[in-house]
Amino acid sequence: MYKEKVNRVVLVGTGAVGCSFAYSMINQGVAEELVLIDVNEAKAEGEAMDLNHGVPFAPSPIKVWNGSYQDCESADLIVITAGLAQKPGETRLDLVEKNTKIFKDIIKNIMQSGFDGIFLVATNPVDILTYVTWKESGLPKERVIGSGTVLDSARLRFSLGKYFDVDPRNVHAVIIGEHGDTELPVWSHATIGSEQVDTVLEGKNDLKKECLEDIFVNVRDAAYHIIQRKGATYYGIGMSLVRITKAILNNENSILSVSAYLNGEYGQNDVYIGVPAVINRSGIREIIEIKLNEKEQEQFNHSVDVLKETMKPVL
Ligand code: 6V0
Repeated sequence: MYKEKVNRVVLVGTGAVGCSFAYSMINQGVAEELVLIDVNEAKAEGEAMDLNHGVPFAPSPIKVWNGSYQDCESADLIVITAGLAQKPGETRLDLVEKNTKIFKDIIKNIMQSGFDGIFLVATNPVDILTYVTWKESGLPKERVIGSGTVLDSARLRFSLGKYFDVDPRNVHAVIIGEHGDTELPVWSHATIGSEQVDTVLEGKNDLKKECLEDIFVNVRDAAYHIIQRKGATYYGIGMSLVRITKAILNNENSILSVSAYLNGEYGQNDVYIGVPAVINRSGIREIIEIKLNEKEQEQFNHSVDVLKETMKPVL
């Protein structure tokens, strides 16, 4: 009998980030099936009920239900947003031990189902938990992806768009490194339209180069500022996860700064960290190696060192 092939996405963790992802995914008509899993089963059930009531207004039909790990077997993509979030004053790296423990359990349950698709991880510290997911799952490194610095790069593009008064979609600027305190902007390759940021600044007396550093610091610390005000951040990351999901399921070959496994790229090995990569139906097709200047390479190396040091106790 003809069996239609549908895209199934499983979401593990129906908290603020997970539900922002689910809501945004349904509104963008990205997949045909969405399974919700959470240790708090009632929460997953309630979210499925609520989301289903919006399906008549979605651009395309989608089945949403609260499921179990058995539903992972035929999943194309599993998005993990489960775990603890930062409290005010806590860094992402402070979460490492608690969330690694939660992850080992989740990945074991998923792999027992026979899952053979792609993982997309958002839980913090995301670079380390993506590494844990890769190790524990035994899947090829190309099929284990972290949200990396996709959100940070979006924040930078938004802020530069505001500063230069242009559509952020015409701002091409990327943040690489740890999704956290040691990340860095690659100013040497930042463009507005197709003009280098430095060149744009030269022609405008009222815009100052020093402001770029302030813009970056605000972007880097954005999560702290938001958490201080509203307790958590979730819409931006939810939409970032949908962007990556679309690149995967639609085989887009889009370049996004995800957390990817480095095997010699940027002179580094055995670490998951935010770098631009081509994303398609097979996961990470390839890592793009931007030619960094000396200062950028030094900062990137430092970011790798911090991640590796933090990972030591949990691996
Ligand atoms: P939340 O609202 O507390 O939701 C977490 C959910 O995980 C809850 O519903 C829990 O019940 C569930 N959960 C906990 N343990 C398990 C388990 N063993 N199995 C299944 N479900 C479980 O947190 P929120 O959604 O705000 O944040 C989730 C994670 O995303 C945190 O680690 C954040 O730090 C992280 N973020 C990552 C970002 C990124 O850019 N990568 C951005 C923002 C937040």
